[in-house]
This record gives sequence, structure tokens and C-alpha cells, in this order.
Amino acid sequence: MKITHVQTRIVRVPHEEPLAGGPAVSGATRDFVILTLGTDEGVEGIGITFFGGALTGVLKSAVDALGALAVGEDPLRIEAIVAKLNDAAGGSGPGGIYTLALAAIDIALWDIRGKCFNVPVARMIGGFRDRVPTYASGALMRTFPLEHVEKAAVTLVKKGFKQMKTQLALPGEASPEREVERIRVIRNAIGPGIDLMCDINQRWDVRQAIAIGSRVEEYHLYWLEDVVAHDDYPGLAAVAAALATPIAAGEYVYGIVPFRHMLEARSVDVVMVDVLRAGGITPWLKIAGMAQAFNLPVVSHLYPEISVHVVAAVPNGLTVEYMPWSAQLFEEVPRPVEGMLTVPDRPGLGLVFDRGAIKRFAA
Ligand code: SMN
Ligand code: MG
Repeated sequence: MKITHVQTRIVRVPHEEPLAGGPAVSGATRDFVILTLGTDEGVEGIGITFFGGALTGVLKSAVDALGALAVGEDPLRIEAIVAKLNDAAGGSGPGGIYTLALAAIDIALWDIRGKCFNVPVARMIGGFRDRVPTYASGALMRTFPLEHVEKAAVTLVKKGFKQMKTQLALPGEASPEREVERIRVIRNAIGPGIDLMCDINQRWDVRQAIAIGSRVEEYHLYWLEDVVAHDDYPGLAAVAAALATPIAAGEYVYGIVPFRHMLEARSVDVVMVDVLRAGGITPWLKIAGMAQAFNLPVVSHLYPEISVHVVAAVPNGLTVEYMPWSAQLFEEVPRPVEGMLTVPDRPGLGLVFDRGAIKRFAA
């Protein structure tokens, strides 16, 4: 089998918060590059990539260029193709546009492989289980009014979610009291039986993280995420050592090597891996194995319709972030049922681009 053609498009998905009707940013879009890899045997693989922002056009060109290098290659030889692309353009990585583009290719190659063997990707790469916990994300943002967040949290519980993520490091004048109050209000609204994660997005320093983190310990957060700069491994480790609350980090990391530094520094209790920034499914699995060697769980970031495969495949997969920014790209995606996501029982990723949506939102 050989790769014969590459098709990419930029798709601008409207900015919405569908889980609890949060405020949308009028006119704003989330810009994805979608990829189809075709083969001489008619099997096609799909991939996506993101985070290009104002450089999404450049990201599309990078996917086109890497795809052109893959033409003529056997799609089942994923590591050989990755090595060829790394040799050809890896010097422009490992971070940023190169890795984001490589991820789309890698994901499409796994989709082809699953289709060739007529099994879901999750089963190809480990098949530990077919259903995994999932948590609502994006509905309790730091920019939303506390009144909305309190009601939205209850809505998520009524929708069957058993886990949900909010954010601290609130906009405006720093006020530890305001930070603690938000967690108190949400915990009071959802009760003690719901897992509540909290994302700081690198906005605190170590002192703040320990000071405010200590004051919310009584609300038993499931994890505190990206409490300080994502690559401040000693700083993360200091916070992790100081708090009983688990520390999660990793979504901002490109490739696999920084995870070695993170793990050796004992800087996290939960390893979060963005399948695009990691460079695709292939490196995501390698990082999951590194985390397993440190007896740590691994979790996903975004793109739940793809992430469900990797989190379900590995024994240390903990939960899938359900932030369905990419859901509209596809005809059918796994939907949360009682806080769980099920791997589609279809070959490959089990995803088909929604032609109508692509047409509506195409750049
Ligand atoms: C996040 C960051 C950037 C884009 C989407 C979501 C956030 C998360 O850090 O963990 O969901
Ligand atoms: Mg985050």
C-alpha cells in the first residue's frame, strides 16, 4: 500500500460553549487544519491539527509539505515515515508548527492502520478498555461571572458529568479571597461526590500556588493544573510537595523529551499530554509509557474524539477532557453518557468529516 494524495483545508469553527451555554465570543472562531491522506488501495486516513492561531495558514502549508514527503511511502510504516519527516524538517522543531503538522500526519496514519486491520485505533494501540471517564471542561471559565459558573456547574451534574474543570487565577486585581470563594461556591453547588479539577494556566508563581493551593485543600480538588510556568519543573515539584492536592501539567509541552525532565523532577502527580503538541498518537503512547514507569496516570487535552482512543488504550489512562471544540468537524463523535466516553466500535478513529460543516466553516 502507498500514500498517494494529501488534502488539507482550514476550517474555522465558531467559538461556542455548548456544555452549559456559557458566553460565546461573537465572531471568534477556533481554526483547525483538517487532513485526508489517500492511498492506492482506497483506504483514507483523517487527521487534524490546531493551535496555529494567526499562523494557521502556515500550519496548513506545513501539513501539505510533510504530507507531500509521505506520498509514495507505506502508511503502515509510521515510525519510518516520522523518521523521514524528522530528517527532512525536524530541525524546524521539535516545538511549534513542525510538531503540530507532524501530529496531523501521524493521526491520519493510525486511522489508516486501524481501517486496514478493521479495528478501532484504541484496540490497535493497547485496548485496555472501551469506556473511560470524561470530565466537562470549558463551561466554568475564569472569565465567566461566578453566578453563571455556579448555575453551570449544577447543569453539568444534571447532564450526568461526575467530573468537571474550572479555572482560577481570576482576571483583575489579585485577590486570594476571591479565588478561594469561587472554589467554595462551586464545591457547595456540586457537593462532595463530584470530582472538581482547577486550571491555573501558568498564571501563579510558586508562592501564590502554595498559599492559595493550601487555602483550597479543604475543598478536595481532583487536581490543580499548570499552577506555575509549565517548564518550571523544580517549581512544580515544590508545589506538588507542599500540597496534598494532586498537581497536573503537560499540555503546553512539545514532543516527548521534556516529559523526561518533568518526571525525573517528580514535578507532577498527573501527566497531561496534548496529542497534537506531543506530535501525534505515536509519541502520546511513549509518554504514557514513561508516566507508567513513574506509576503516574496520564490524561488527555482537547479533541476528545481522538483522545478517547489513547486514554482508553493504556492501563494508566485516567480521564478524557471533554471540551468539544473539534466535534463539529465530524459527522458523529463519542458523547458523554453518565460521565463516561465509549470508544467507537468502528475501524480506525471511527470519524468522518462532516461535509456540510466543512463547507459552512471552510476558510
Ligand atoms: C486549555 C488551554 C488552551 C486551549 C484549550 C484549553 C486549558 C485546558 O488549559 O486544559 O482545557
Ligand atoms: Mg489546561
